[in-house]
Amino acid sequence: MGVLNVTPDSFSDGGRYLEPEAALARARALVAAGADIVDVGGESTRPGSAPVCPREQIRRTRPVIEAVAEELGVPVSIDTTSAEVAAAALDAGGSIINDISAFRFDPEMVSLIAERGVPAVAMHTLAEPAVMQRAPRYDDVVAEVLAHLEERVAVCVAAGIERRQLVLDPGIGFGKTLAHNLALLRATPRFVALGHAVLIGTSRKRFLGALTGRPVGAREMATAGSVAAAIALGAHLVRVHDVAALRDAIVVADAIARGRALKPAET
Ligand code: HH2
Repeated sequence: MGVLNVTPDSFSDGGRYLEPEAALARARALVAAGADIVDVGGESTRPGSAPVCPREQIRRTRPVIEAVAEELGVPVSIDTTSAEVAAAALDAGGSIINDISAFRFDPEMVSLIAERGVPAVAMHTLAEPAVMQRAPRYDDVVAEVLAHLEERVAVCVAAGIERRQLVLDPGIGFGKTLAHNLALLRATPRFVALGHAVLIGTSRKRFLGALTGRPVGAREMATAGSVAAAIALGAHLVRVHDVAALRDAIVVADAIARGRALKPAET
């Protein structure tokens, strides 16, 4: 999954793809480099960020989704916690909902997913981005995040959503310390054991800077290490900004983990 932030303030690429032409060019580059899904977002969720109203998110994302879906023919996911934004994205040609609140911030989100029957990513976050990094605490982070996602699956199933529609994500960096992030990544097999596809988003995140001392613009290799580890531990999808740089690491890790190459193997 390649990240396309149509925002002025995302933590690593804010302001770069605000113009629809720049966003479309970025989407083309992501797909040419091997992205299977383009994840379009019109609101930053970095720690401390302020919410963006649905109208503005739609204004930013709709033309981009329309163009990407029409021209590139890859599935487009919409990264939003707003059902109104998600509905507009689906109407514009999007086909997956990616919600960092696991459908909690907007009560309409669960019914939208049920009605439209689309795949949807349920990600764990401790709280809203504005406050989530204020001293996050858990007694047992892995058990608590697992229980939270299981509970969200149960809510979805009760609302008529099929289990196979749901992708689970432990939410790396969303209300988590370095130790929490590492524990969750190490526990990837326990998330996989829930029986859903598992998505992991580590790309360029702060915990990689804490481990390597690198600034946000120099975390490619740190990201490669984390996505390779996540795939080796069973993750099915990884969400990354720099598909061109990371594709080979992803392809190799995937071939080792699953015992097969994506294309017929050359011997
Ligand atoms: N991380 C970010 C945004 N959306 N969605 C899922 N499912 N998993 C993630 O880990 C995840 C996500 C944060 O990264 P980014 O989009 O680059 O930053 P920002 O929120 O500042 O736009």
